[in-house]
Amino acid sequence: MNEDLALRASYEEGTPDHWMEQAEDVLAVFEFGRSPLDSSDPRHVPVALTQLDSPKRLEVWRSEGPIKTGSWDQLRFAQGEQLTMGHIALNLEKTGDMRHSSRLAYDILQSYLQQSPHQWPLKIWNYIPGINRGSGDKELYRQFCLGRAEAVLIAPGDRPPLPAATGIGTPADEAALQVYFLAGALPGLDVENPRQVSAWRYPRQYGPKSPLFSRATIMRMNGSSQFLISGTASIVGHQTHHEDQVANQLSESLRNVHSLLDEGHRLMGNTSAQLDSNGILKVYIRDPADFELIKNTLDTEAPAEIPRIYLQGDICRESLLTEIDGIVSCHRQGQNPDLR
Ligand code: 3EB
Repeated sequence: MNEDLALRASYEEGTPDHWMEQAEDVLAVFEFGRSPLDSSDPRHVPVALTQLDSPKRLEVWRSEGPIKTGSWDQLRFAQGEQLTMGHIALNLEKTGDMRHSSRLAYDILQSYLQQSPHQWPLKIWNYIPGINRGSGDKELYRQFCLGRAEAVLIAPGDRPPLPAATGIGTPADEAALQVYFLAGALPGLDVENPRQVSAWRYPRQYGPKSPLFSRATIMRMNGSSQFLISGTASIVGHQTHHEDQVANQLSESLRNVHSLLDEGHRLMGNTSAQLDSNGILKVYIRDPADFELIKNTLDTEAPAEIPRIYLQGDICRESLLTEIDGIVSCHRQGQNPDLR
């Protein structure tokens, strides 16, 4: 892997303790299939999504150290030279309903970031128990969006930089709402997808408050640039495409990812991002029975070099069966060194 990258993300075998003991540059170790309430160290982030492929792996984030760890209210963090990872797990039985818990998680996140040297969230992952439970505006995902919007107050007409995000459902019996993030000293460059309506402009039919995220951010640091891709599904405009067709949904999601990468290239001019061995992809699948079909489709349509993991997770709209997110690195082209 390219050692110049600000964030080195990879899938690795072994135990979380092994990875945390082994190196001074470990910012986070994500362990799948475990409640976020089981965290043993600020760098250890259990995620309640079952891995569908094998062997069992961890997602390891490394960044320039030394890494300082600590906690702030109910948030735990690991802070390196350039980047901070932070995570919050709120026990829904203790904090109350989803709207309240989401608002609390984002209040804590924002008060932490305000006093951090790495004030800008670049990407936020939201893992929401029973995301599709409840109907109409009572659906837990919509309640989650409501709480987030109450915490992240944006004045009408204001367009602050928004982090990229993923919002995925964990089992309904999981106790904790989990929010984790990557933050840096400067905001990312927001990228929207020309094929999709921006999420913050979704029409009312999708809920009382729009989701607040950008389709991707590009983090630029010491000459290396990386693309943080939001959870990307089979949505064109604002509508779900290919209802009940999981393979076609994955293909559409990949078209959306490529469209985002093209848009990033257009904005950056001299760099472009590729799905290659310096990146990672996470593939979320609602129904584990779809795993083989999704895997075969991705193997056919995405380069074999990019590491990927398959997780069982519910998607924020009942009509969506799969979603992809990822981190990919950008490469310079052309010969204007000043534009680096
Ligand atoms: C979508 O495009 C799919 O609420 O944070 C993707 C990424 C989705 C992030 C979020 C939701 C979120 O609308 C859902």
